[in-house]
Amino acid sequence: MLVFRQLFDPTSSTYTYLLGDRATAEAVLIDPVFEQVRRDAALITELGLKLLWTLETHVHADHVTGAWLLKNRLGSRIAVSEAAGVAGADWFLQDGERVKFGKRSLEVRSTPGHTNGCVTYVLDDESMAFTGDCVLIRGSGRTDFQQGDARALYRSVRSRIFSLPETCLLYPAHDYRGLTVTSVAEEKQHNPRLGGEAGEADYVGYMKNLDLPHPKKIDEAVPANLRCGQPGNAASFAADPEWAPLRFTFGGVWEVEPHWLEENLASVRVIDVREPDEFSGPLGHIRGAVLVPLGELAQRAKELSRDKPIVAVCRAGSRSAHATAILQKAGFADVANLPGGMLRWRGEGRGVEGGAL
Ligand SMILES: N[C@@H](CCC(=O)N[C@@H](CS)C(=O)NCC(=O)O)C(=O)O
Ligand SMILES: [Fe+2]
Repeated sequence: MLVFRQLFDPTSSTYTYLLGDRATAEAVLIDPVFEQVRRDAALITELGLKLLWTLETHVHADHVTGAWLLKNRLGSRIAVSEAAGVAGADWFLQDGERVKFGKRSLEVRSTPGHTNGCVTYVLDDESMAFTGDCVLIRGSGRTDFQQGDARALYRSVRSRIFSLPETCLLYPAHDYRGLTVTSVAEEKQHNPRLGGEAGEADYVGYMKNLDLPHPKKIDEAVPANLRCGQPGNAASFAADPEWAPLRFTFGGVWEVEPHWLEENLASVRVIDVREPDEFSGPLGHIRGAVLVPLGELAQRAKELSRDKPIVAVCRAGSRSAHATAILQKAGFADVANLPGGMLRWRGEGRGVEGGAL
């Protein structure tokens, strides 16, 4: 079974695609975004996948790739087309090569035009293709910088993408209107630049007159992407919190393990966000926990001292997850949730004050 996820970076309107083979748990990630690496790594872990490769469709001009950071975090390797001219990749892909993940694979098709190193990745059964900034939904990538060449892009689309089965779904690297997917048949018929009877000269004329402003981050993004996203200085990304061995979830919450909390109670403040009758009820509460019901937390956040990191606790771990968001909004930097809450805490036989045996 194929695992497939389309992920979005709202700042650059970039799509990142996760493809995995359920049977072997091997996965690849196409076009990761630097600022979304924590999210993507959390999803890969939660789905029980092993990331073998990050794949680039091209050297992006509008955002920095997450390839280097993912290699550091998850041990994935970096694949990018040879023609992209980057340094530091583990595999310099050639046209026609296949990137395998479990029993599945992607074929590399060189589709220059937006840049001369652009590639499209085609799934083994030709049911899906990842077109980067070659074909966009009812559009195409621009051809006015980074070796852009409208004639080359037209030929790439006509010979290498529109030649795929009509039912093949096309997934672009960007969409600026929130559209998510298209197909070969649709674009052949309805793409206003490249479809229907539009010839090469028509396309060239169209692209000459696009008149788009340069991407805002181009001066930072291109040099960084030519190094596979390795930051120029170490301070350019938010480091993970170090006060505890925390886990970041795809839901966006930092979590602390119960066993760590039990051994380190003195170094944190435990805020219990249940109702008073639950706090004094049969599940008991963690020694030293301060009761602040969730409904009062936003208002009472200023009462809480900031001298230690905060761990939020509730019955099952869901209200307290929301509590971490409320506390972060109130300016607390070091906050984590206790997953599973008091139910798991008691289930693991950990110590409480009060409560029934
Ligand atoms: N406003 C965006 C511009 C993004 C942009 O130029 N995107 C390129 C892809 S890297 C493109 O081909 N855009 C096509 C279009 O906007 O129609 C930014 O500043 O990042
Ligand atoms: Fe691009």
